[in-house]
Amino acid sequence: LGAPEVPGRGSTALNLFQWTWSSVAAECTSTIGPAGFAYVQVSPPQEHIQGTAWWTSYQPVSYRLESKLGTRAEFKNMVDTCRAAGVGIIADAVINHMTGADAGSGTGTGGSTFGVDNFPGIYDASSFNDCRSNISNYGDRYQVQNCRLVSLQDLRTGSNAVRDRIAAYLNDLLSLGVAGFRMDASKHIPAADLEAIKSRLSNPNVFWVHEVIGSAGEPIQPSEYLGSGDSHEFQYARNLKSYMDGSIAGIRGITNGLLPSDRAGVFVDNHDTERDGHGTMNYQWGQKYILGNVFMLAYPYGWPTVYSGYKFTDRDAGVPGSTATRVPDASCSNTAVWTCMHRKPEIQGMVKFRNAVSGTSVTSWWDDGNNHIAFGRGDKGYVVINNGANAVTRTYQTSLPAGEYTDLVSATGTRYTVDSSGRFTATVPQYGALALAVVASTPGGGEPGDPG
Ligand code: ARE
Ligand code: CA
Repeated sequence: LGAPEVPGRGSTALNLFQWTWSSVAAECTSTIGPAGFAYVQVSPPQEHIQGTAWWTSYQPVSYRLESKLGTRAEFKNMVDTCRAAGVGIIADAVINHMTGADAGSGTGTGGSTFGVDNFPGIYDASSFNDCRSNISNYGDRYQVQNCRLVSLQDLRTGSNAVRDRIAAYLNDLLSLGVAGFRMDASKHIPAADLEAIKSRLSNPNVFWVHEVIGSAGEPIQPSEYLGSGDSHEFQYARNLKSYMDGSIAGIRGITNGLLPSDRAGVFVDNHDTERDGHGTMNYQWGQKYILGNVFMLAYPYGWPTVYSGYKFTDRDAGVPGSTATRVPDASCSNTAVWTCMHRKPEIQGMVKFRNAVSGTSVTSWWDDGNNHIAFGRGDKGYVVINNGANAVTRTYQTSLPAGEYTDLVSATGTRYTVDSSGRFTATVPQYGALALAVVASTPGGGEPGDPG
């Protein structure tokens, strides 16, 4: 599913939004590797405009790896440190555009100068598409792919020179050992251009997941991009929110009409959706948000990414304490700032669950017609989700072998005995969950991003 499975570790990813390279490296060793994640997606690593807003990351100035999140040496150290912990790095590749024309000219985070149509040594006026207005109508394919997304200068990805330059950037990241790419704003690049760029890579089979926001009524949809990678399936996150907000009894319908499971990247939210509008849940939903993650990790659809960012009150504001050229290191002891969702026992337990039940399908589904559901994953696992405001007690029928199991969700490691008919009795708290699995003792080795 999605990114290649790492033997014994599955393929679950963690999106560490706006974490510096040094803080990602430390977290890989202390937490992410031991927790059983296979990949970390990091924010864009290329040089970008200066400024304290988080979105400066999405305005490339050059392809030097000198950003607010760290230097080239720090990036390389992160890739190596994470690999040693069994975790592959997925880089966020911003290749549709350079800086906003509305930002004028200036100096980037690595000291390179830039201006409109002017990126010395990299791009000039001939490198940009002829349309110089902003996209106003997502119903118009030409506009969406050739005009400016929120003023961002749109690269002429149909030209060989631009394709070569972008491929050189991605090849540089591959040479440092990254395991894959999240392709930013793919909807704004013709699918054929992306295929042409990918064919130029030192590893043309490297994992790509496209950001193509599927929206009803638009001419460009995620399915168009599957020739060069998987795609994030935004409708999954929107559907998940609707179920969690109402009743989850019918949540198996979440995948109706979506991309095939083995081509879909799924998440509860990402850095855009957590801020923009009401399409998905976000950390402010508290326990329900965690339960949404529990469902995503328990249910066999798509390639899941757990999202972990920082607490915000303002849509644009970067990490508190940011300067124009540097973001402070993330720290999970600083709970006023960082959500550290990936450190929640429920989420770490469910990553272990997903790794343990890999390859099984849903068995013994049960629901109460409202907000209490339970299902098995063959003879490997069983999960209960209580999305209701009261505790529930029940005797559950599993397909698990008889024995003693530790609940992977509870922080205290409550134990349950499954009897010879596969039954156990439990009480699950309000907005709580329980997960039993036949867990292998230690995650296996294997380096993500290794070919084959
Ligand atoms: C900032 C300022 C702008 C300014 C611009 C240039 O906010 O006012 O004009 O800079 O100076 C992020 C931020 C933007 C930011 C940009 C550049 O979100 O606010 O602009 O960085 O710094 C569409 C795209 C989709 C895109 C979303 C946000 O299709 O690709 O918009 N998502 C990615 C990233 C973003 C990032 C960019 C792309 C740009 O994840 O974080 O922007 O690199 C419907 C459509 C969708 C559309 C959506 C929102 O749902 O179907 O396609 O998504 O509406 O418009
Ligand atoms: Ca474009």
